[in-house]
Amino acid sequence: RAWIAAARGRGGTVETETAVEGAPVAIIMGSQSDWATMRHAAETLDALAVPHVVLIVSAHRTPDRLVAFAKGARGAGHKVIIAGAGGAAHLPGMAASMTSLPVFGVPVETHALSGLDSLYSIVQMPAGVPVGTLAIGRAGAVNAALLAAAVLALADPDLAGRLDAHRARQTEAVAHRPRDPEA
Ligand code: RP5
Repeated sequence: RAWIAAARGRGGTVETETAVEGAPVAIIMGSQSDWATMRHAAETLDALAVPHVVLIVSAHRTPDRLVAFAKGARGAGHKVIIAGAGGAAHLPGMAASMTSLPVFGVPVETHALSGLDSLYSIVQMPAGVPVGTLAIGRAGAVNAALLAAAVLALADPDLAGRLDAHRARQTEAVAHRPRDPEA
């Protein structure tokens, strides 16, 4: 779909556009530097044919953009938000504070503290404003996309079938015995 390509940008860059109306999943991240991690969420959604938009929304560098995005997310047609951030990673929690859509947080790995800072910043939300927190790094990004798809699949039997097929392919790809590493 052309509009997905437009929203995601090309060559590893992300265009900072307004949210595309109607995309059920919005992937937001605090910085261009998060894209190396968050692109795994986008690729996973691509594989499942789940429409999504990708936006840079920084809680501290573009706070007005965050408010506009989060307060407008439901009206824009989004159903699930995936938010990735590193360091003092308040983006997922701040987004969750301004919308009752489900928010999945992905802690991005950092140089200084290996992503533990990101994890702790995202995971320990006080009771009342939930952020579903995933693993640090690529695994978290992939699983956030799979969880987002699972939420959407509750009301989309075709997507549920694609998710089951994805899981089956994963199972079939596991060898019974380990191979020696390539020389
Ligand atoms: C956070 O600060 C971002 O989510 C990113 O993980 C981190 C570093 O950002 P840059 O300095 O690389 O832009 O806001």
